[in-house]
Amino acid sequence: MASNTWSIIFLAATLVALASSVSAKVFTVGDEKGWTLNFDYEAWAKGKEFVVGDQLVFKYAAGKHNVFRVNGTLFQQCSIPPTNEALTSGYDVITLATPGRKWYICGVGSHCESGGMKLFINVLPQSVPPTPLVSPAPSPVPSGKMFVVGDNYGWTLNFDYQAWATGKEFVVGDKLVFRYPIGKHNVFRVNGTQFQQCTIPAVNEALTSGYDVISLATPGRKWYICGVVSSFSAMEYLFYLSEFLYVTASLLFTMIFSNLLYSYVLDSW
Ligand SMILES: [Cu+2]
Repeated sequence: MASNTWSIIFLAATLVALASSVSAKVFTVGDEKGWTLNFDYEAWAKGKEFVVGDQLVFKYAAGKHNVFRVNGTLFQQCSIPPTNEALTSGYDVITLATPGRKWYICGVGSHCESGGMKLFINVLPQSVPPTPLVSPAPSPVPSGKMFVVGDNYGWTLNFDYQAWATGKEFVVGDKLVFRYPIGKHNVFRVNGTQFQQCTIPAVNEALTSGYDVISLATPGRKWYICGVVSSFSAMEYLFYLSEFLYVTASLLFTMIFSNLLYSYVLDSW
């Protein structure tokens, strides 16, 4: 009798675990209004439950707004972070990879201060890998140069990104585009140490839209890696911008594969 009860409890627990593992939600910020001026994002977020694995989608006309991940202080001051890039695609998909408090603001003009374009959420923990669910809506961006990382190959396995980056000059205002099949890869901004170790950062979200546009808003060194390990390889990418605003550019890159066999087969698109 007792063992039967425990079996039932175990079964129930398993079912709950299974159910929650497939329920990653996609939140379009502002719902049908999207990411826009004079919308009450505090009210929008109220009562919603954000769990690790869920996704935020910021929808707006490209060029009109952007999205900066900030900390609590910058959020209060509506100031743009010195070490972060804006998302600018107009359809920015952010996978909530870690639990905790997250702040997002628009960095255009006084949209944050006067237009209320600021979003605060608290992400609840869940030990389930994120599942990309949405498709990108790429849009052209007007100013600066646009670098499609890997050119026609995009963001893929077994590509020499170091060679790709060599000789290119990246200037503040330019944009990087990471192109890849959704779900196959992603893009994490990391620091130099994490880059060398191929570790996913604890306080950063993956870009997962398959067409991730990153505005190079600040000079300095930038490192990007793919955080997907299921394709039996790790991609990593190092990007360096010098402290000088105009004379820039040196890009280092490495790619490490633990399994060469799967690479091109898995990645042909
Ligand atoms: Cu804005």
